[in-house]
Formats: sequence, C-alpha cells, structure tokens
Amino acid sequence: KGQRPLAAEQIGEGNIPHLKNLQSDYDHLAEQLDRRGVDAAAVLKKVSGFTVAIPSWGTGRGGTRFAKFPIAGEPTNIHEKLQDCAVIQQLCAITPRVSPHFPWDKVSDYVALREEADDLGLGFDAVNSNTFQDQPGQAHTYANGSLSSTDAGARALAVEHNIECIEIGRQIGSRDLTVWVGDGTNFPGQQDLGKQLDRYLDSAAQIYSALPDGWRMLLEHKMFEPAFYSTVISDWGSSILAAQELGPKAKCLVDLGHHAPNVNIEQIVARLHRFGKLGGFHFNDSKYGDDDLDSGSINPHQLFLVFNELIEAELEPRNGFDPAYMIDQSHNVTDPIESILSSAEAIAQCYTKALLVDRGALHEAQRTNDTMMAFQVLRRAYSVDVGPIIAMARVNAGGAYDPIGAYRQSEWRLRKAQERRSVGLGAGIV
Ligand code: PSV
Ligand code: MN
Ligand code: MN
Repeated sequence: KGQRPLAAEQIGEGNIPHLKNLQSDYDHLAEQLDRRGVDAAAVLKKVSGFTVAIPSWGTGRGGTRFAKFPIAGEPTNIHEKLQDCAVIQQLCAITPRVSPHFPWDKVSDYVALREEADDLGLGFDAVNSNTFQDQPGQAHTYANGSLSSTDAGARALAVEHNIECIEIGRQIGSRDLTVWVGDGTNFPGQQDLGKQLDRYLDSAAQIYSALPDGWRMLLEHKMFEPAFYSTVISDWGSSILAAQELGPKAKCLVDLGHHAPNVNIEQIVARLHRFGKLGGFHFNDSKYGDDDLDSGSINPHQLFLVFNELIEAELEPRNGFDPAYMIDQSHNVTDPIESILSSAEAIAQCYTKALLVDRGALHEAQRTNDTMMAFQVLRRAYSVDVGPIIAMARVNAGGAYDPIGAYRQSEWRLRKAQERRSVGLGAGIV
C-alpha cells in the first residue's frame, strides 16, 4: 500500500551479498548467548517490536544560534520532511512514527496529512507545541514568557495554541501533547519565582482540561536556555510537581540533553517511574548542554543505563509503563537522514544490551550486596556486540543491512537537490 520513496527491491537486492555473513554472525552470537542462558530468538522478537519516533524538525539541519548551513535537497515543508522520514523508516525499520511540531508543520488539511503519512508507511507520535517564539503578526508577544507570562493575553494565546495542537493531534492520530516552554528569567529579581510558577500551573491546567480521553500531556523540563538565570520547568523536580498538581494524564518527558552535566539521568528515570510519572523521552546526546547531538555519540553507556532502568520499569509496571520514545536532535554537520539512522541504531543497541542483562543474577547480587557481581552483570551485557541481532530484525522487516550505505547508494539527497526548493542562507528550519 502507498508509494514508498525508495524502491523496496533495491533495498532487498543490496542486502543479498550480506545475508550469508549476517546469518553466520547471528548464529555465532546466538550460540554465545545460549551459553549464558539467553534465548537470542526471544531477544530478536523483542527488538523487532521496538520503535522510536523521528522529530519532524530533525530532518533539517537545525544549525546553531550562530548560523545555519543548509544542504542542497534539505526538506522545506512537512510534506518533504515526511518523505525523508519515510526514507529513514524504509532503511532502518524502527522509526514508523513522526513527532510533528506546530506551527512549523502547519498545513490546511490535517486529515489529508494523516493520509499522506499513512501512504508513506508512517504514523504520528506526540504533537509538540511551540510558544517559545513569536509568529508573524502575533497579537501578544512571548518575549516575557508564554504560559507563565505576566501578560494575560500572552498566556491565553499560549493556552489556545496548545489546545489547537491537541485538535490537530486528534486529526492526525496522536495521543500525546508535549509541552516545553522556554519561560524563565535572565536576571535575579526579574520575576517572582513562585508567582511565575503559579501562572504556569494555571495555564497548564487549562490545557490539561482540554485533553481528550486517552490523551497525555508530557511536560518537558530543561535546565536553561533560552532563559539563563532561571527556568520555570527547569528540572525533573519542577516537572513532577507540576504533573502531580495537574493530574493523572500529566507525565514527565525526559530529554537527555536537558540536565546539568553529570546528573544521574537513569536515577531520574527510576524516580519518575516510581511515582507513575514517566511519560516519554527525547533521545539525543550532549557534552556540554542541550547539544542535540546524535544518540550514543558521546555517552553510549549512559544510554544503556537509562534503558536498563526502563527494562526494570517494564518488569515492574506499578501504575503502568508506556513511555513515548522520540529522538530530538538537530545540528549542523551531517546529512540529517544519516544522523537519524545512526541514532536509531545506537538507541536500538542500548535497548538490546539492556535486554541481555541477566536480571536474576543482578537482583541476587543486589540482594546480597555483592557490588562487584552486580556491576559485572551490567558490564557483561554492555560489552556484547548486538549488531547482528539488530541487523537481523531490520532485514527481516524489509530494512537495509547497512542503512547508511544503502542511503548513500540511493542518491536520495542528490535527487532531492534537483527537485526541492533551495533553502538558501538563513532560511533553514528553526
Ligand atoms: C527544547 O530544547 C527542545 O528539546 C524541545 O523538545 C523543543 O520542542 C525542541 O527542543 C525543538 O526546539
Ligand atoms: Mn526536546
Ligand atoms: Mn532541547
């Protein structure tokens, strides 16, 4: 059904020379795992069901606050972004949903947009609202904040925009609204920190009350930027307090790049789950701040430890376990399709390694306070090269053995460079 951007036969043919080696690598790994009491087929099955959403904005070269360096053939609207997402999904087969951002992805007919995505083999994930920049002709500025602004008009506009995002989401088949606001201050004394949070909570409650049944509101915290002295929802503490105040449909979303350096994010994950408030993730990596680098490019071990907590959470669901997994990255130095393929692979790797952890041995070591053995259990899983399992899952699902190699061979970007409007200097996607 539908028209896929790449020829499926070409992907299949490209895999043929690798199939024999893949099978032998997989069999070898399965035998090794079997010796440890791990059933590779069961892991393969779990991995085959794993998915992560693509951010629509990640298909463009986001750039930095200093400059954008767009590449020829970059998508210029949601239709072209969906095509690029479909290419990614065809090649890696674990990214079947797109997380859109409004008004960046605004169109006049969302029912048609949903059909367009469906034809490309895609669905939609969480809808992201944007009250961190003014739109042309906007009646009230967000210069002094949005949901927490002192200006009632700006607050009302921000609430209205979020409710509109819910309505769009309903039409395109989403069930989550992700709310990140840049609201905060740059100077001590600029605002009353308590009252600013009161205003945020009041506005957020209005959005919350517009959530349809089965919907969730995901509150995304971030330590700083664009506000550099204080941020209204700066950390997981503020996030969970706000989510608890709002009600059961409000959950917390953890963007891996939104914490102070060295913060123990896996512990945050465990905490949020403990209180039934773990709503979702924005996967990326960072070295200094909200760098939005490719997942696993800086600290893959941290990503593994996060997934280790997620598997623990899944095994002990308490009040449920249903986090929305999304990538959130966008930068300036690679072809975004290649970067998302690379991130999807890194995320799948860490998930797979976490599945390999011998839970029985880990829990026993924890019970007996055998610290070294507990650590060794994690290390043993982390050091396995799980590539053959992931490649097997991908190839079985019709994806490419070597996604980036197949992408280059398809010359997709080159072809789009001839067809798509040039984004030119400074006209990149925000
Ligand atoms: C903010 O830094 C953020 O992580 C939020 O998820 C935004 O929606 C996204 O980046 C895009 O700017
Ligand atoms: Mn994010
Ligand atoms: Mn961010």
